[in-house]
Amino acid sequence: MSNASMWTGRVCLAWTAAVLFSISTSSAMAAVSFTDNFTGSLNPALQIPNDPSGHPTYVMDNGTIHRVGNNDTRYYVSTVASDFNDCDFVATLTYNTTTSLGNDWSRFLFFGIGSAERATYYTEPATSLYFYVNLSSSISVNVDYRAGAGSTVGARQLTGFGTAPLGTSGVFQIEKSGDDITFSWDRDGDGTFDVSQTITDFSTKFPQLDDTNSRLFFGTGWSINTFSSFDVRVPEPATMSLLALSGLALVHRRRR
Ligand SMILES: [Ca+2]
Ligand SMILES: [Ca+2]
Repeated sequence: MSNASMWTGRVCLAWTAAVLFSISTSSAMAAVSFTDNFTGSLNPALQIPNDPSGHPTYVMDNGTIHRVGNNDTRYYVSTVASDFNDCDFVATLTYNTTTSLGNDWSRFLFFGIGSAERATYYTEPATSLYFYVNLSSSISVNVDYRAGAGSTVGARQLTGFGTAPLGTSGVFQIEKSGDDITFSWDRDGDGTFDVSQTITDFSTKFPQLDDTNSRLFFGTGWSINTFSSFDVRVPEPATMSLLALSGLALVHRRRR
């Protein structure tokens, strides 16, 4: 290796280090990969809202997380990062249902991308695109979109997911790839998704979702339905830039 190419290599290394440093320092609130199995303390990528008296609305219990209390309104556990509209991701949520329904609040689960705030309409998810899971006589699933906090009924986007018996556990997945977003359901929790549906042109169809309100969230009204794991995968920006820079360095070297 000549002195010139060694020098070039050192410059590339210094540049790579500078880029990586700037990524790691500027992404404190940006979307990151994490898994929470709800044992120990809550993953710092997630947050639990408090009720009006200042008490947490969810509690972890024996490897699950569930709503506190049995006679209250819906709240949503959400990511701290709010820019999931801007990146690719795969988010999976494992849930457990019961056959003993409580009051009306227990009949629904929600999982989606959006503000994680509560709309004026029965505290359903505000400003978001989400699985709307009805647990009244069986588990039935649709995907709705609510454009704002004051919108009364979320506009139905996807139907035809089918049903599963109450009392079973399963997995919901939301995958965003470019401008496509795919909703999948593993109805029987056997590790294979039974149905998947894709919405194209995500950014055009859901203009209210931006990088200040695009959290991943899930929630329900009563404590009898629980969630046992939440996994979020996003491409690693540092790895991607390192690969890109290695490619550049290689091209640079070949030209000499
Ligand atoms: Ca768990
Ligand atoms: Ca399955």
